[in-house]
Amino acid sequence: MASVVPDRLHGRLAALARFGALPGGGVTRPCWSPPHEAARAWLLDEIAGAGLRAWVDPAGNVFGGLGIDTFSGERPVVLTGSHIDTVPEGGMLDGALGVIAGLECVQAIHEAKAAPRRPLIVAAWSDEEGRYGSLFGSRAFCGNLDATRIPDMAAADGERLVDAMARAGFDAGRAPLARAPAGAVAAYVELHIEQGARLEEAGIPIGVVDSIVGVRRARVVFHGQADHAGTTPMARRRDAFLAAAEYALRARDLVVERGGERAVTNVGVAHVHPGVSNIVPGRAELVHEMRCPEADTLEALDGACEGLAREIAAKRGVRAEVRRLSATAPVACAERIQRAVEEAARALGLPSRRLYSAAGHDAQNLALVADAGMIFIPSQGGRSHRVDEASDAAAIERGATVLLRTLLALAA
Ligand code: HGY
Ligand code: MN
Ligand code: MN
Repeated sequence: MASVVPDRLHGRLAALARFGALPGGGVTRPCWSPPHEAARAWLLDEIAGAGLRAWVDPAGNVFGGLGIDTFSGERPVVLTGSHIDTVPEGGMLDGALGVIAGLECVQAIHEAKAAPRRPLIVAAWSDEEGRYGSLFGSRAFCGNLDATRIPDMAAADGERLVDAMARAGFDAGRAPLARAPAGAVAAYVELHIEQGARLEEAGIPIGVVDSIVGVRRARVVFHGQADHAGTTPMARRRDAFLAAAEYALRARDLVVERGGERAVTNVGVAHVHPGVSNIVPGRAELVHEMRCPEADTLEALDGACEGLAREIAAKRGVRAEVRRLSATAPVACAERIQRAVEEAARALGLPSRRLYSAAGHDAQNLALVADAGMIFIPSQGGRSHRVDEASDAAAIERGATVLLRTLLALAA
């Protein structure tokens, strides 16, 4: 019977964490960056060393296939995986767990000569964290990447996707060629840390994801008037930063009051221009995101926040500009996959619980083209997107073992 090799699993997680490792712990490994490209080369070596076929598609997605090295509608595959890119000052498990555990499972199946009926492939999707555009690699693979947006996709610091990909040896314009043929994926299941505290607080070792939140991101820019910070009377100022500050506070209250308890919002990026202390800010720019498992609530909140920006701008004598950056719809995970995960957990004597994912994932793109689902393991203290993100070694092994059983059942 195929089984996970714990030392190899933990060894690869530790090895991957060295790419972009920070002195005080944690990892910064943005997609297409030198540490990310070194990690890609390492992963391709590990896949080949595991006796699998290794390849990269035009969107930079990495694949490891058991007895297969391409996608076709004639041979639908069972696909697992996640991402090896990280947020700045992130942890060593977000994404990495699903790639390394997926590799471990496919390799264990190969070594056990279990030869399942359906081929198995493990994936590492490009730029899941969306430094240049959310869920980039899995969007390209699933055919919902808007190719017309590629030339103007850029990071918050202004670096263009086209330039970052070129530096890593990729032609961004070819990314849409990564689209998989219809019917190429029979089932997709991704192992991921919960990145929240629900499983740990409930003492449940395995989470069965039933739905994944929708995420909207917009660039909200307030155009005021740069002026001398000393000589301009307060009543005459058209201060773009104060408009942005009022927007950030009131948008948060609006989402909390009108979105219900499962809607959340965040402003994680703020720029003030010209950005020196003796000039009244002429321009202030925010990246504002909202999330909710209900599509209509998300739509309503999006519209309400745009109206709020205009109301504040009019009141303060500045101009507001709201430009959508990305919108990922909430999805339901396939009942078939949820059941397969529950059955695998039950066979291992592990309690499981269904829950929605409050984080976005590549699985919500795969859900558009295949039966897709996710397995969660508890995050210590619910910590994630921070350097002290962690899960117990035993929890990691349990997650990988449930993934292995699930893949075998789906590929049978
Ligand atoms: O932001 C998210 O939800 C995910 O971690 N990319
Ligand atoms: Mn992730
Ligand atoms: Mn993440």
